[in-house]
Amino acid sequence: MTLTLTTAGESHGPALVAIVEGIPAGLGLDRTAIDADLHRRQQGYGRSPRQQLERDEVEVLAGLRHGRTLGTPLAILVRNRDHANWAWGMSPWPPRGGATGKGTKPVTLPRPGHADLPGAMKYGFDDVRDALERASARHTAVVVAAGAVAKTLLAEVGVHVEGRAVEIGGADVGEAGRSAIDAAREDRDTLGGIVEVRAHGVPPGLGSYATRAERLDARVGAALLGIQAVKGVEIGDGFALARMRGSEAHDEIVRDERGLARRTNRAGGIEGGVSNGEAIVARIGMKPLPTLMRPLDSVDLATGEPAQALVERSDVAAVEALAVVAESAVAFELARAAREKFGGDSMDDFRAAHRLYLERVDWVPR
Ligand code: EPS
Repeated sequence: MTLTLTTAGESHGPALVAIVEGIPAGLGLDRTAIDADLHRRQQGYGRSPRQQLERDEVEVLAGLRHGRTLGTPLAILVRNRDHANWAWGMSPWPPRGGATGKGTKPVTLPRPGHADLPGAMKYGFDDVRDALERASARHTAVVVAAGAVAKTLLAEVGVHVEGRAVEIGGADVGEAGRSAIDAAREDRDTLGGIVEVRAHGVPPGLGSYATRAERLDARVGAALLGIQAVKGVEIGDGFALARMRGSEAHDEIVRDERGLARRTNRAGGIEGGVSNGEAIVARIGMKPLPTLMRPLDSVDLATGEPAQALVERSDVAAVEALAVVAESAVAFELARAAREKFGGDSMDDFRAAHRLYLERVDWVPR
């Protein structure tokens, strides 16, 4: 049994949707917990005025009855409130009446750093909006809703995932990060940053060294690189390991009263593509957001002439939002690996397989 996530939705379309398949029957979901994560994703210093328009809330259309999963596909929806301003421009069907609201004129000024130009070239679009709407990080709202479901599943087997912003624009989060954002906003510029995700309670044995598709580090890496604006990933000490000797780099094995453990965790909880019982640690680098209020050079695709890129309402930074999205993406991937390992149709089956496995391995979560 595995877990899959399929999403659809454009940034200013009517809604974002997700279908999660593979959740066992009998998992209790808490709407307020899912909404709390959606709210966390909307927070953070430097976010755009769009966040005052959106009040993200989860709606469940299928797969849940009286707050418990049915073991059938779970259909989740998060509406885009801003769609009211784009009803003509983003109408799924040919719009009726005269053009009103936003998105009525074709976008022909691609932004360096966004999917605008490669997307328009790939699909043969004359209006870059046909590419940018889906490429937008607005999509991450529904990833967070699905991640909240995955976190609920993981909590049943004692796994907890947490993402946090570490750096914004090269400054530490907190006062320095906020000043960096203020300075960038003043210069009509944008910032990126670094986020760390940690997962505790992950038992040894998730993922496998057997194939690339099963390697847990490759899977966590792909889940993180699949988030908009993420350009780099490291697991554990990552690139720093490349500058160490083997004697300094590896995590020595010890046995204490709680079972087998490690003196250090430079591997970030994964060896040979398999979780080793230590905390899973991943760090990601986010590029500065590509929509600049002081636009970069571009070319007008309608005329072929040099021009300035599209200027749209933008966040100055979204690193704190990324921390929530990255937490969700890692949680989903770990939940998928846990479903593969422990299987079961009902939550009782899933929990029982986990309990039995822990009796076999010489490991206690710490
Ligand atoms: C985004 C552009 C901005 C961001 C958006 C991601 O949207 P808009 O063009 O409507 O101002 O605000 O992020 C969100 C709406 C969100 O909820 O995170 C982009 O191009 O990626």
